[in-house]
Amino acid sequence: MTSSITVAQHLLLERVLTIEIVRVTERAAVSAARLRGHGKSKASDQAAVDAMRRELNKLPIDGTVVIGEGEMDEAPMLFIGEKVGNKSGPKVDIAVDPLEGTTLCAKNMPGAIATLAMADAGTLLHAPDCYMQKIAIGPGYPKGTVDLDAPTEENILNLAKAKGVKPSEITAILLDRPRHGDMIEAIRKVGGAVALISDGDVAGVIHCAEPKTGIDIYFGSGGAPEGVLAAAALRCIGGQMQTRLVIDTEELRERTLKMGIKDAKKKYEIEDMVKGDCLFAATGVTTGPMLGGVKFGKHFIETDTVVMRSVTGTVRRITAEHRQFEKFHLD
Ligand code: VTB
Repeated sequence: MTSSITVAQHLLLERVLTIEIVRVTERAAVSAARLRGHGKSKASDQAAVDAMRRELNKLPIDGTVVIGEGEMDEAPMLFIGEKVGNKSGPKVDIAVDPLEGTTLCAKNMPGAIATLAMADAGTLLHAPDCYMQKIAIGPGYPKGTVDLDAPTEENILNLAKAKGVKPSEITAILLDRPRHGDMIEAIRKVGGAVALISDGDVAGVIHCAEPKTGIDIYFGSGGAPEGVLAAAALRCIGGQMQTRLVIDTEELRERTLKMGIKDAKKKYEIEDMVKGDCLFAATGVTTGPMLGGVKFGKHFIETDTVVMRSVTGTVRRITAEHRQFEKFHLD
């Protein structure tokens, strides 16, 4: 997070921001959760975007949204390139997904979250809103245990070997999409188990690094913005991830070029997507395996957040009771 401030000031600010970004995802989650289960995915997304933007603009940062709600002409707020923050602090890149799992929220299904990542300016991959092939595993395995370009069967067998278990004890998580049919078949062919999710692959990737989930590996293609957010989380808590953008139209090719990506077929490692230290936060909107959802009580609103800091690898889980939410959320 470079600017004219000293290194010591920079570190202090970064520590302060670790806690401050919790407010941002909390507010977005509460705003989205008010519309939970009402079948209004667009409206809940917009509510989360508005809240996140309002809170980001209070932070002592000179921020640029590099992963956002879309490109300037089509997304009115938190678009790629939008400046956020009160400009009094460091220059930072921000990746946001104010409501990851809009359908999950609309249907009140498990796993909708509000999430963001922050890092020094110029260090987060500026990915267009396209698909991204992804593979991820948790920490503690030798580098190269799995590879995006290796056959699925081989990845399962190598992971089982590295974990010291039978392939039947490996569980892979994938988005439940027809495009993953062959992969699912290949995983099962060598004895692996499959866990399918309907949406929400930021959490899907993070599950690989959370032993309690029982998930060992993430396979398949999902959103590129979600890929960068998940890479930020793994940069904090460890694990391996490889990705590749799916650039399959001329129009997308041009957009990617404009964003500074020359090699459309590049295979990214975590360090290519998140080039330096970062912060990551997510607050539950609906209850899922990673986070509890927002609870609207009689006297307070409760939120459940996880916040990670790569400098130290610290993971904080913050349960907050908001007593005067309405009063304080106004600018
Ligand atoms: C994933 C998932 C999202 O989109 O990235 C997915 O994390 C990928 O796109 O929650 P498709 O739905 O087209 O497969 C979401 O499901 C929705 O944005």
